[in-house]
Amino acid sequence: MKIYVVSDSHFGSDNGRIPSSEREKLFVEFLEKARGDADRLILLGDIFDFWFEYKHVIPSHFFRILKALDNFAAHIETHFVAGNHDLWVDGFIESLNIAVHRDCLELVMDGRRLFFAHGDKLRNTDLGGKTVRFLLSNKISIALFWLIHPDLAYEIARFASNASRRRSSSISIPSNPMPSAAAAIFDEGFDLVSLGHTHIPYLDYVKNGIFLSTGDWYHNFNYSVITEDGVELNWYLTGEKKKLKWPT
Ligand SMILES: [Mn+2]
Repeated sequence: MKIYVVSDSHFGSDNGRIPSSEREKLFVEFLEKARGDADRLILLGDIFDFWFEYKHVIPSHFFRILKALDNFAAHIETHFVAGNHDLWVDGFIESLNIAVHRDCLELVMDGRRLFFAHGDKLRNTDLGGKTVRFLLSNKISIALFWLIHPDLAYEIARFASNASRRRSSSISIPSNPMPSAAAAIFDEGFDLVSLGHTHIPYLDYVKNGIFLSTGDWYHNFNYSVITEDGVELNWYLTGEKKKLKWPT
């Protein structure tokens, strides 16, 4: 069993060093390779820099990525764990045969308990992220958003998302990206806690388990692979990797 994990690609955002169209191209190529190897794929949040669903409209700038995900999910079990930028999923992602999880995903592999979440909810310092999540989970703001023309709605979202990024980038992130709240999850008996959100690629032993911070597909182009042997954190462009065996 091989579980692939990717997070924080922020497709649709062109604020990074590499434009979204280039990151999308690399991701489509990555999915084609992964299709021959992965048994499962977990998209661990902030795959889209902003996602909002309408009854009759699909955002056209996501066409290429949605097409690739649709092809992939037809063959490989795929999960979408919502991040603070793409919380508003309402049936369309599911229609691509992708299982949607709004909070977290728990799996058992070879007797080991695996916990996956985007991670923003486990932090209380990231105000920008919390604001976006609040807006996307608030019934009134969602109803208001629906009344706006989709082109304008996506422009507003782009503006809000950039503002949120500026706010959160002014908060210093510790070199160890594990939030203290993760300790309680290990105490519940999980062998792996895997989170995205910080964009920091990080893999280490914690409390007789493994903590994985899945980095991003924005600057680092990370993907992780979880097997019965252990956990591997990869840098797609350089081929660099870090691997840990499960503690015995
Ligand atoms: Mn996030």
